[in-house]
Amino acid sequence: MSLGSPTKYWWDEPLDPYEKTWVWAAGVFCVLITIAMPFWHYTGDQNPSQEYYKISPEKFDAATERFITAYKVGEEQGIPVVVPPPKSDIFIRAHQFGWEPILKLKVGQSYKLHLGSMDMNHGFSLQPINMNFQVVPGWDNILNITPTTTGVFHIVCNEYCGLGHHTMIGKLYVE
Ligand SMILES: [Cu+2]
Repeated sequence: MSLGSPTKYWWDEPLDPYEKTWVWAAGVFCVLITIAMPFWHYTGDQNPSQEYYKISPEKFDAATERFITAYKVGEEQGIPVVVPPPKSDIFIRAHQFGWEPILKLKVGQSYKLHLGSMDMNHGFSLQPINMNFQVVPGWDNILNITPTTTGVFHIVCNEYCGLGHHTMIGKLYVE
């Protein structure tokens, strides 16, 4: 049995003017939002430029441990609470399924935040202000931060990383 060959093909038909208008509108919008990304990177105040260096998870882990030992003031549910001096290098380690340590930072002071992963890609999402950064294993992901609001913030993981992903919640205080 043969299906025969059609005599008319859709790609030979002219575009409907209405469809043409929408193809143009979508095209123009794509160009605008593509320009908006670099524009907002330089003009918005919510997207700090990121620095990153190669580092093994073991070395990042050791640096985080040294940092915790130096400035630890206590524990919350087994997680160390650390009060680092202003203008210092501060560390947060991500792993399946947690963030350590819990930091207590001072409002208006600047810090150099190092984010590292022990195993796989995690997403550092600071709530409720909704700042989001990738935490890529094998890299020291650095952010220069100056907290502007006091309060208790939670760090949720927004890159799916396994069965306990939804339990991967950290904490950060700004006083
Ligand atoms: Cu995760």
